[in-house]
Amino acid sequence: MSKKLTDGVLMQNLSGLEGWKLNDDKTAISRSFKFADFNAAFGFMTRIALKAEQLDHHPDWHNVYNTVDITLSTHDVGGLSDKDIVMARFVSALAG
Ligand code: HBI
Repeated sequence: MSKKLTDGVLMQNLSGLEGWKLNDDKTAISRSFKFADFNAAFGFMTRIALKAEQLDHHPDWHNVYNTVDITLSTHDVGGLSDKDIVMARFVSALAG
């Protein structure tokens, strides 16, 4: 099982993740994405879904038409783990 990241390691990783916001209790990170239309947004979600299955790590997300709001957290550890960082990097790279 993944371990909860220490504050220091978390801050170090977050500095390289543009646009991701840490929530107040430091247990999750979130970012919003906007696309040309629903088709593009859903394609983005589909690619993330396949990756999530591989990693056994699933996003909490919300989609309305061309926007996708994503929150990442590791429920098993009650906070942020290395898996959230891996997923955030994957998502950011996809979005370009
Ligand atoms: N996804 N984001 C996230 N966090 C988890 O703790 C998690 C998950 N997907 C599957 C999963 N845990 C499993 O290990 C079980 O807890 C269902």
